[in-house]
Amino acid sequence: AAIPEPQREAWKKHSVSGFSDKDGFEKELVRHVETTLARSMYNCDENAAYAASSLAFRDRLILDWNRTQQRQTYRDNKRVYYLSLEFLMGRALDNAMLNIGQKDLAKAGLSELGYRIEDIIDQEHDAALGNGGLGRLAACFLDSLASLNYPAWGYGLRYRYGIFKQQIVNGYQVEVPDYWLHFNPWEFPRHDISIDIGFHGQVHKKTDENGKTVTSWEPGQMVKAVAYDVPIPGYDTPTTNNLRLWSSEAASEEFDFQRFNRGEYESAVAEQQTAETISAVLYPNDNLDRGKELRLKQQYFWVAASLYDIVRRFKKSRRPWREFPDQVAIQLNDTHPTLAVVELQRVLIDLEGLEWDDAWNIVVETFGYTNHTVLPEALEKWSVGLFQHLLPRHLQIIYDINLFFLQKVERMFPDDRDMLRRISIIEEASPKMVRMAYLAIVGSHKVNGVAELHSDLIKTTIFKDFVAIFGPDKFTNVTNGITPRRWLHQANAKLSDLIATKCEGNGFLNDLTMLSKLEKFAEDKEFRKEWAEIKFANKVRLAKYIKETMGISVNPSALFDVQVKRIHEYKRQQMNIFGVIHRYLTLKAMAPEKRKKQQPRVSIFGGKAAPGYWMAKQIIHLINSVGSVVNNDADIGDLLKVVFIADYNVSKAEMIIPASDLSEHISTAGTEASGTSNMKFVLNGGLIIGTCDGANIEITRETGENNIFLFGNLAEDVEDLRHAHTYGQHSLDPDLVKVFDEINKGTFGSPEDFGGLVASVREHGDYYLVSDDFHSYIETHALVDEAYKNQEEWVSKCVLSVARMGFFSSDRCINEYAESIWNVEPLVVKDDAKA
Ligand code: IMP
Ligand code: B1N
Repeated sequence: AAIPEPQREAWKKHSVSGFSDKDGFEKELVRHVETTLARSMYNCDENAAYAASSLAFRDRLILDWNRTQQRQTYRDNKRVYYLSLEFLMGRALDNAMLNIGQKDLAKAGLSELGYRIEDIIDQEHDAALGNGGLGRLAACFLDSLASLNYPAWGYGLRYRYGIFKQQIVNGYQVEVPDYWLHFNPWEFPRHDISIDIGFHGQVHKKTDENGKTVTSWEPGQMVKAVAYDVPIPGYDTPTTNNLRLWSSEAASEEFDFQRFNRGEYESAVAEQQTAETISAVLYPNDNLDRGKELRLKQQYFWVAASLYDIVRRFKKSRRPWREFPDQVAIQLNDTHPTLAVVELQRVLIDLEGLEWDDAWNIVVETFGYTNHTVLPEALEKWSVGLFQHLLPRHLQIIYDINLFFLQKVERMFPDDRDMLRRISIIEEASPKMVRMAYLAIVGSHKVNGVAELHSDLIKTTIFKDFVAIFGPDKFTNVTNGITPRRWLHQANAKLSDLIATKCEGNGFLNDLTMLSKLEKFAEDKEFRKEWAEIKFANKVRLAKYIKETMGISVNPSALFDVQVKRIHEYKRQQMNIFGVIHRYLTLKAMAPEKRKKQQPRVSIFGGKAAPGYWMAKQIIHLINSVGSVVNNDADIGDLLKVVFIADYNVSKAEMIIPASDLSEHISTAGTEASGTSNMKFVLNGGLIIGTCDGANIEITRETGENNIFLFGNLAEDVEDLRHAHTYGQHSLDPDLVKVFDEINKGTFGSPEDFGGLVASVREHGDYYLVSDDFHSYIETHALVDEAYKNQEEWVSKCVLSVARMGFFSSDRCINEYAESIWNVEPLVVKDDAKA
């Protein structure tokens, strides 16, 4: 329903334009307080000032958003669609102000009205629709896509409850629901964009007048998907892209109405409730698949709604179907959206009448699949029975996809009888399972891992057969990256400003390789001093937070040793806390004279455990129990403090990461696909202690071996070591034995509370090689202490590292995807194209 040409002049005369100065911003803020929020100058608290500021910036974003969408519609270039079940966005206000370059203006405006901008920013509730690295990567990608002017959309679910809030009660994790939608100015409900999504039901086959078999699916349940749009502003560009999140509602109100009239009021309302549960809650598991029916429902609901929208947009330009892959690239963020492969095939053959082969070629050309993990417990499988029950037509299509695939493989490898069993999309177990990763590989033209080691590992282990079948070119690597806008400019404004003085301004935020200009200042005493002062100020800020929230005093001059990430045995927080106990015992055993000379440290932990992950919860409990002993030991004082920061999330990360001297990325080699916080810590002037795993290896390649503390066994040795454990050739590290003895003495509370952790190393084969790596871990920490003594040299290592971090921008990463997987180009904007 476009406004007719003769009337457009009247429209344009009244078209809204945003504010461009402090007064304009204040005017909008006051207007929102007085009208939208129905408040006044007499009851405008910080929360209301936050709300009004956000609404003012939201109005500005939506203007850019509209222009961007019109431009992209008009040019109709190939678009990218990023399908992810998780988007861990964090806060939006600060990011919006910085990306459109109006933070200074807002700061001045707020100050004139009596507010401090930091306090206003602090009012915002994180948008926490993700678990960890996978979800945050999706958020960084959206920032880069917009900043590089790619025509791109994110598609996800609008969970009513994001990742739970973590409280620590008596040292234990307690989960509290995160209802985050009380007030969310950053989303636009689009009640006009809604799609009915089917589940269950029957499949019918008919022969049409041409003698062709037509299959149709008559669902037994319908649920409505409603779009909510979140604007994604690029940094210093006119592009504001869209993140479209789907919310579930009961399908047809009329249908319900008839039921009300029949006296089935309660059951009709109950059905509505059932529909709403689909998008109710984010599954709180990181790197774990639990095979729950509701999760499969979420996946299909989201994928079907997104594809419907993508297909509708494609059809607007009335191109032939074969041009679909020239107009559309869809990236599968892990296997969670793999049903999109099946759904597109269904739409093409059942609804659009294409032949199987023509349709399948379009499907494969359209999709790319990113693998994020090799952990067996995280590889998605769904039982055939569940599929049959929930998506009967899709199961048929999967069987057909598999049949054609198996036939092809049989022709290629007629002598390898075991091959078909190994690579079949259907695992012939009981119950039979659909292997989603295999379906994603078969349905995509490119498969990528997220760091070099990881991409090599998938080719030689879990997907080895598929490399033999499809050839090596289908498999590629795109090393992850992070957005320097949020993770330097926003999180560490002072450091960003200092860097700008040596890098000819803020250009490095668009081209992170410009950081190399810092290299020559690594030996500049004055520069190092300013650098060290900023790090110290960041540590003071964190120390203040720790004092205020936990009552623990930490000395900002101590070495801050940080491990913040999801709690997982493969990430080995247990090894870290065992190391802390070892340090504590060593200090206790020292003569006071010698003790005084040791490097003071603060060991900082943070991260959530999946609610059902018993071992991870034991780790949290041990950390807190060690803390309450060590922090209250008069012999120890400032030499060692142990802190667990509750409810680690994106906005806490923005405070913690800039305050780190040393951060720990110590996964068992070969288990962490990439890691991205490692990049954030180095970019903020901290050093790393880490294993040869994931992106640590490339960070070492870029920043130099002298600037990182590597330790531990290599990925190539892990299999042999595990094998040795199984055959009892496992003598525990003697230092670790002392740690276990101390735990068992009850020093940190009842030993049974930590029995699982100890037994996993002692009795259950030490799958994560904690004992094998413990000695080199402890020795390497001693090297860190030594190195930290020489502050001049330490800072110089930090400066050099930052100077060499250009590679890890998500801009580089997105450009690689665009070129080698999506074949899309940025939409260069000179002046605003009119639709
Ligand atoms: P969609 O691609 O149909 O989902 O439209 C996305 C957005 O693009 C709309 O909300 C409009 O802002 C813009 N848009 C859609 N159609 C047109 C058009 O014909 N001309 C200019 N802009 C359009
Ligand atoms: O993806 C990140 C990587 O940097 C991390 O190394 C990797 O562990 C993480 C199932 C996952 N892999 N798999 C998941 C999350 C939720 C879920 O339900 C799996 N997360 C990762 C970005 O590449």
